[in-house]
Amino acid sequence: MDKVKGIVNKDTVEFSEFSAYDGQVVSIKGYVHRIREMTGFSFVIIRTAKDTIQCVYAPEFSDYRWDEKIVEEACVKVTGKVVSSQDAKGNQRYELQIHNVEILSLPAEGLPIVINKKQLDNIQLSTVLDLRPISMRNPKERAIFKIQEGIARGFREYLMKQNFTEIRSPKIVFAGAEGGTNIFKLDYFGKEVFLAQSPQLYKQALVGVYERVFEIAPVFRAEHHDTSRHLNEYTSMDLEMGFINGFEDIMNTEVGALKYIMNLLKTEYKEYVDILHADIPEITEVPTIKFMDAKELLMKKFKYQPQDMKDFDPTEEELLGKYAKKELNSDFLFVTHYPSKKRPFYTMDDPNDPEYTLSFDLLFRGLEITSGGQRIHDYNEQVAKMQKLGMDPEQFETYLLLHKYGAPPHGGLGIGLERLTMHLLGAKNVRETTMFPRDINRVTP
Ligand code: AMO
Repeated sequence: MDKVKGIVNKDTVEFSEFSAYDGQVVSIKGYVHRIREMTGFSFVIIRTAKDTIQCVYAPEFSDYRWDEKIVEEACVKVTGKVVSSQDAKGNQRYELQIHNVEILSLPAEGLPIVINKKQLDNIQLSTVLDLRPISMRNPKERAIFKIQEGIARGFREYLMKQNFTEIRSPKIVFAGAEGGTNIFKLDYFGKEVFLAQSPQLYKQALVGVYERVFEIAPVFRAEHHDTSRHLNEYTSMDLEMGFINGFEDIMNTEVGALKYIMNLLKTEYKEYVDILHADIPEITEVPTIKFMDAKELLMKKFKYQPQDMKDFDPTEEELLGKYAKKELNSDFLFVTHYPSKKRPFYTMDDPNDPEYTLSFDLLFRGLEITSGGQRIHDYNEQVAKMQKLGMDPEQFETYLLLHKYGAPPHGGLGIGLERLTMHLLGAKNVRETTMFPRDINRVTP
C-alpha cells in the first residue's frame, strides 16, 4: 500500500539557489517566457512563479536538439548546467546552459496579447481585465498582487502580535449594516436576504467574546456608478477592539499596522516594490484634523466651495491630501468627528457635541482608504438611535444581544484593500489593483 507522507518531492531548484549549484546540472520548471534567436545560439527565458531565468541553447552544450514545437507559454522542464559570470557592475549573474528540454504542455494557440515585455504596453484596461488569467502572467502585473498579499499579510501578522483573533463572518446576512441603497438583495429560498456590506454586526458581536478581532474578507456594495474607486465586491480589512479608552486607540492601532505593513513591503517584498517603482511611505506619526476644520480649510485656503457639508467629494479629499503632504509632510491624514447624519446607526455620537461623532476616516495620498470609530455599547442608547433613524430594533434582535447582555466600550475600522494598493502603487483605477474586479459592467472572468 502506498502511504502519503506529506512531503512533495522536488526535482527542481529555485533561481535563488543557483549560486549553491554553480557548475552543476540542475532542473527548473516553468513557462517559456521568450525565445531570442541569435547567431549560433538562442536565449530562452523561463518564467517560474517568482523569477525570469535566462537559459542558453547552443548545440555545443549537449546532444539535445531544439524541438520546434516549443513556443512561448509552453510549460517545460529545463535541465542544464548553472554557469556564472560577472556583469558590468561586478555582480554575479547566473544562467543555465540547456542540456535538455522536456515538454510538459503546449499552448493550443498563440497569445492574443504580448505579455513577455517588462510591462503590458498599450493594452486597454478592459482587455487586460478580460484576459486576467494570462495578462497577470506579465511580471509587472503579477507583482501588483504580491504587494497586495504583503499588505494583507502585514495586517494579519501585526494584529496577531497584538492579541487579535481572526474571525469569519457570514456574507449572506439578514440586514444591511452600513445603510444606504447600495445593498444587494438575494432570494434565499423565498426569503429576502442580503449580501454583507461589511462584517460590522458580527465583528462587534465577537468583541463580546474575544475582545479584539479582525477579518480580511470580501464585502459587497451595489454601487450604481462606474467610478475609478468603487467596486461592487472588494476586500475589507476589518478590525474591532473592546475596552478602548477612546477612538484614538483605534487610530493608533491602524498607524501601528500601517507601519508594520510598509516595513514588510520594504523588506520581504522589496523585489516587487522595485519592479513597480512603488513609493512606500515613511510613517512616523499621522496628523489629524476635525471634519469641520477641514471644511474650513478647504474654503479658506483652497477657496473651494463644498457642495455637501456632511461629507467630502473626491476633489476635497485630493486637496486635503495635497495639504497633508505639503504642509504636514505626511502621506496620511486622519479626519475625525464626522457629522452624525452621515455615519451609520452604530456610530457613537460625541457627548460634547452630538451633531458630530467619535469617528474618523483615513485619507492616503488624497483618497479615503479607511472608515472607523467608536460604537454605541449601551443597549438603550443603541435602541434609541435606531428608532430615531426609523429603523426597527426588532429586526436587529440578534445584533442587540451584544448590547443587551453587556458590551465593553469598543470601536474599530475597515480598510479597503484594493484602494490602499491602488494609491500605494500610483494606479489610476482601482480595477488595476483588483484581481478579478466586479463592477456594474463586469462579472467575468
Ligand atoms: P465604509 O463603508 O466607509 O466603512 O468602508 C470602509 C472602507 O472600504 C473601502 N470601500 C470601498 N472600496 C472599493 N469599492 C467600494 N465600493 C468601497 N466602499 C468602501 C474604502 C472605505 O474607507 N463598517 C465600516 C468600517 C468600520 O467603521 O469599521 C465600513 O464598512 O476604503
